[in-house]
Amino acid sequence: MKIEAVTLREIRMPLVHFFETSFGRTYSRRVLLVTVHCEGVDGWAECVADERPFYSSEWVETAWATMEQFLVPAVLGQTLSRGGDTVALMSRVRGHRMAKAAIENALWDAEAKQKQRPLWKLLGGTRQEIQCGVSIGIQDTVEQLLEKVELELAAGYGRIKVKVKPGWDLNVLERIRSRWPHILLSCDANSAYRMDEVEHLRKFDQFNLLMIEQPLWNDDIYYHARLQRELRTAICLDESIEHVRDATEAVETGACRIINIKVGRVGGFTEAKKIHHICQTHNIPVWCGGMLESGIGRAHNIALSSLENFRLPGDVSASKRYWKEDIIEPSVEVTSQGTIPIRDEPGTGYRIREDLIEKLTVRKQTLRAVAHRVV
Ligand code: OSB
Ligand code: MG
Repeated sequence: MKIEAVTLREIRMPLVHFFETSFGRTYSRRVLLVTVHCEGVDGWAECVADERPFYSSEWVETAWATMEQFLVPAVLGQTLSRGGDTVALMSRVRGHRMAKAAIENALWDAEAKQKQRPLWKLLGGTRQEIQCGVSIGIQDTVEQLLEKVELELAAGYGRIKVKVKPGWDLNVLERIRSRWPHILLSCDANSAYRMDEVEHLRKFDQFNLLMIEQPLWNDDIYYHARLQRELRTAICLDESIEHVRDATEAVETGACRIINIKVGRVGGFTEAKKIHHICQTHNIPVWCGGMLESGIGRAHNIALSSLENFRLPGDVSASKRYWKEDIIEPSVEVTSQGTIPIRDEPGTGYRIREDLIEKLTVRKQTLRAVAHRVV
């Protein structure tokens, strides 16, 4: 596949309901889409960088600039046989993993289409359907949160995750547990606690949680290892795991018993697969995290979740929880058993609604390979 051109695009999509974490509230997404044009085949991917550098240091503007000035020029004009071949070409750039992931994953999509194979099989997946959970943000009142939990359980979701922060934690978990003693329940702190709050964090143990996600600093492994020794509840790391060495370090030091894999956070499918494998070797279950993706990123998350060691329900849920109208067809739907059946068709199995995307586009730039000049 010769990469003849790459299109960067920003679309705006309002969320059907705001999403609040310990670092802030989001009402509307600025979604970056990447298309690689390879000899008649187009591969698509989503860059999951947020509107603001709060979840990670990357955000929409740094991702766009880094792709435009460094990552796209590194792959343009190259003839590559596999999506993963982009990794070495982009490796001079440090960090910027979400930007890199978008380029790499777009080429995986092109590879799957070119070979007429389902992306999930190309990635090495084995599951025919995946288990889904929901991530419910901080609400204005606990009553509103309880209503949301009730609706999601009624829809069939098999695991409820709630966002917590100091002042919105034990009280909330207590109310959920007293009403639903047996559901799979977890919480995500997005780094809202510090090591001197161990006594407080120990109180989470009484709620029989599946896990507590990322309680401490976003870049920490050492203190999570110390904290895990103090808690009965399993720690799951999200922000702290940027590559396979982080995962190895976390597993070997006992900093977590579960890992959340987000393909954007770790820089693309190649690194996500490595983390999946190292966790499998150490008997550490993984699950697929979400970044409020549009259907394009969501379809990639579904394909990734088909790998064997994705043993816990992911934050991969139906399109309609986020969008009035999704940019893929069909939209992602979840069965009453809380599962998404994998579509066994070439590529992701979801069609891209280019006409709708065009209408939502606020900025677009196509970078083309220039013919090599023989000197
Ligand atoms: O920490 O998992 C997180 C959304 C944005 C940034 C970080 C996180 C999240 C979620 C939402 O929890 C998951 C989703 O429904 O896409
Ligand atoms: Mg998280």
